[in-house]
Amino acid sequence: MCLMISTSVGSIHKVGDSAGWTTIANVDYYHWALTKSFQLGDVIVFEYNPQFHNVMRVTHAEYKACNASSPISTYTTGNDSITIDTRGHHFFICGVPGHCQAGQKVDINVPRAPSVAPSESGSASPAPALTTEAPAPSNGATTPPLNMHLGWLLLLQLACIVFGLS
Ligand SMILES: [Cu+2]
Repeated sequence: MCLMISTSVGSIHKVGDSAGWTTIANVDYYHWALTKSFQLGDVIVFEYNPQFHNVMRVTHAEYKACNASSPISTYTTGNDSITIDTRGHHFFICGVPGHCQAGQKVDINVPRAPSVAPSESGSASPAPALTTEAPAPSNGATTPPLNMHLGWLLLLQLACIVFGLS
């Protein structure tokens, strides 16, 4: 649920902007990434000709070494949208021999601590909202009414939205 909400809130970044994901435009993807500020829930779009390129998510070591032998995941549609739902670095390379070495590699970094939070930074984590649902007063009494559940749901959604925006 959180994912759905934050996806609708997050922004979309097309890798390489108008050039897309390629080797011929000499895009400096490292600097491209530096000009962006990635947030949780953002969508990274790789647009390329699937006959010539692909996208592989790899580890930092593989990214540095341009090692495409054991990617975490591989994308081959030519128009791949990847939602960034964890903080930290996300490394992507093109798995076609020579392309990563030619610079077709990008590091999407979502800062661990939100540097510019527009809202109050009381952002522990969205998880506690879930746990509050567990200790429902169940001392043999009746189950809480439906609209109470809805209230929690609304609160959780709100938390998600606030978190997604920060
Ligand atoms: Cu390529």
